[in-house]
Amino acid sequence: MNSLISGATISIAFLLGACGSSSGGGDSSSDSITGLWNVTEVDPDFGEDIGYIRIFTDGRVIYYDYQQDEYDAGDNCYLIDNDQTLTPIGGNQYRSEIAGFPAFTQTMTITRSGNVLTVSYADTFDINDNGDFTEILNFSYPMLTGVDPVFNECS
Ligand SMILES: [Ca+2]
Ligand SMILES: [Ca+2]
Repeated sequence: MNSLISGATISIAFLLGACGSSSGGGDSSSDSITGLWNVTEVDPDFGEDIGYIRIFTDGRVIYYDYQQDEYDAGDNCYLIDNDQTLTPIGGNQYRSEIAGFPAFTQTMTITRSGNVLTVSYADTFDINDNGDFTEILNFSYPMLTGVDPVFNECS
């Protein structure tokens, strides 16, 4: 497998996940979006895909994709991917870039409300495959608290 492509796919899977959920506007605080977030989701065809992201103050995003779940059906370890960066461009807007894949650069609205991170963006690539390239997708990710996870990287 081409690891670069694989890594990009992982990144895209994170912020371009297919399992959107509608969420209301709600209150957005000015809290930082940095932290460790649980991005586990359930794919309707392939089952639960356990994963976490850590967002750093400098905009780096590290994605930890657990492999021994229904979706990945792999070993008891994590694929660790750091190709994505988020650059603030004003307000709650961020430019998402994936190293080596400029075509996937896009603007995302990311807000934190308490211990929930909400990510929304236009479905420019129709990742949910419903033929609508202009709809806005919304995702909510809970903060991972109370644990100090050790992400053992797959060798
Ligand atoms: Ca996974
Ligand atoms: Ca769509």
